[in-house]
Amino acid sequence: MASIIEHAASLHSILFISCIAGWDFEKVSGTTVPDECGGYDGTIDGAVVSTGGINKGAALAFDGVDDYVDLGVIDIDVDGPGEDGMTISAWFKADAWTNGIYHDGRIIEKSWNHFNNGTFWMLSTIAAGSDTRLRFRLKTEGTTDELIADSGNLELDRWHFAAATYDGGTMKLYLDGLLVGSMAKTGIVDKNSNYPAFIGNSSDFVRPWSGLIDDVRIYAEAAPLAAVQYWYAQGVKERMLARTDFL
Ligand SMILES: [Ca+2]
Ligand SMILES: [Ca+2]
Repeated sequence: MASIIEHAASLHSILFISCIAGWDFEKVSGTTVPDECGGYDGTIDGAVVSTGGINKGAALAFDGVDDYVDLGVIDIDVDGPGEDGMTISAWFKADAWTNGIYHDGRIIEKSWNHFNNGTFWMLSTIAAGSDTRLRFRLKTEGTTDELIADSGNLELDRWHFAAATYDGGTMKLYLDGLLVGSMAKTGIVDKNSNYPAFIGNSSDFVRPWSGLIDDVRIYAEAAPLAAVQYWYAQGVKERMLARTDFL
């Protein structure tokens, strides 16, 4: 009986993780990208709607030069131990890495510049030797830490699903439903009402993304592995149901 109750609680946590913001790009109007979760509508500069999204719907295509989406000021409340934490997730399909000199085009970033300590939170890629991997930055109590995935080499021209979580004790990175890196990290997540967040570039516009980005989400909890795997499976299922090229 206990296991059934625990299973139900686990399912509930997967299905009802509270979403702070989410952009699926299905209802772009002019330059406005509606936020499907909250009030953080984005404004597109340069990026164009593509019909090649993960669900065979819309994604945004970034030119690797100067495109971005301005999300306005977003802060994530993680006030320390006992809080539920945070998650950032996104689907992406890069068509080049070299637009960022360290293969470090941004998926989403809140910062005042592209450097480590200028960053509040960020999900990007990064060169790791001759490979390219996921990277997650997070600032708590004045100190930004950087987690680079220690496995999970990224491929160009295929969809990947990334999730970055923080639970007040650990930063984690997941690629396509698998844990690919983790590190100890504590503290209250820094906030700042002066700096907006961006999809597809750094705040100083020097780390442009090249390729597609879809279904970017910010959650007010650290997603457990089961939730990350559920989201990955959902994306894969939607793409398979479209009955054309899978990835
Ligand atoms: Ca979409
Ligand atoms: Ca452009």
